[in-house]
Amino acid sequence: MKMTFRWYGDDDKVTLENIRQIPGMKGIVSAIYDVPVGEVWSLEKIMALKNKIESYGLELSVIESVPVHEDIKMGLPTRDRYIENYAQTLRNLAKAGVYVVCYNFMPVFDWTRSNLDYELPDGSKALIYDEPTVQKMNPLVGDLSLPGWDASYTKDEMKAILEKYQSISEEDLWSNLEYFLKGVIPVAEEVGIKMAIHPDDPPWSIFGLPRIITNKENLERFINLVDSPSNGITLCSGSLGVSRENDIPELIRYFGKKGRIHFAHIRNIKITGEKCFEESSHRSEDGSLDVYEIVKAYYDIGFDGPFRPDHGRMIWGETGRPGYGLYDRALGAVYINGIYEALVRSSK
Ligand SMILES: [Mn+2]
Repeated sequence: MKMTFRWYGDDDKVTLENIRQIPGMKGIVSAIYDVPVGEVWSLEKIMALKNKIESYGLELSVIESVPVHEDIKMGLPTRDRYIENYAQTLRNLAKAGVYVVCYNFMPVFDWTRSNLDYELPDGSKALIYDEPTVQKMNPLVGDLSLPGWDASYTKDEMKAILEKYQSISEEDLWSNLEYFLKGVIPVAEEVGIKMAIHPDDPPWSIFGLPRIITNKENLERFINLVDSPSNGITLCSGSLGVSRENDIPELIRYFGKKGRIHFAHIRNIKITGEKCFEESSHRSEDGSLDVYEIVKAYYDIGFDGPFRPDHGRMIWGETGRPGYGLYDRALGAVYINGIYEALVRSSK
């Protein structure tokens, strides 16, 4: 298993200098942030990112994400141009030696929470999701604002795009996903890139938007849309794990043995009610997931791909990008290292 850490580029308060001091850290998960969604990432920009990361003794292990244009998700006639661009970006990434690409196929929102700085009893701040509150934040009918909205949309634009999606069913989204995969997976396979879809977060529909990457049955359907080793999954324990139907260690063993897990996000969550959860610290006892069993499942299947601690709480007075501070994610990394070392040493 290769330990990596997400870094948001030069604007990130967490620096590469910080990250390389975390014990066991090998690689960076990042992206090009100044190219509009749907346009090609030039080889020059990718090389500049890679060279910068390597100058800190780290490697650019994973791109998270190359975003998928909404026209592709909606199946609009303009999608072909964006799919071609996407394929060209993959070619450029491979030329630069980057071989794992994470993406998601969630309409409009990458992720949804009701509060980004909820204070836990110990004074730390966490992202939480409360279904009744989120219902009231529906831009079509609700009166509350949703935190973390994509700043590229105004409220009216958001309303317009949500309205357009009301006529797109889950089956439509499946067929738009299949069309996208048939365009990009052959290119990924040719240049040696492993595509890794991130599950929907949370794994259920919000605001009437279709959501399909949510559970074992749908992940199975997904990998069979295009049966290629390049068509794989980012197994995010926190996203899938808020739904009790998802047994994360079992999913890791099942899809890992098929060689379809290309990237792992490891974090804990605490289920606090029906469709309600808090993002807890990584430790098993602090949440609803058994992180020991999750790491053990990766160990048992001999997973040798990249993984990263996922979101962290804000602790010790740190402020910044919700979920992506330095300290709690670093604690998560070291905790996972500890479990891993114990697994390796005790098996000898
Ligand atoms: Mn994740």
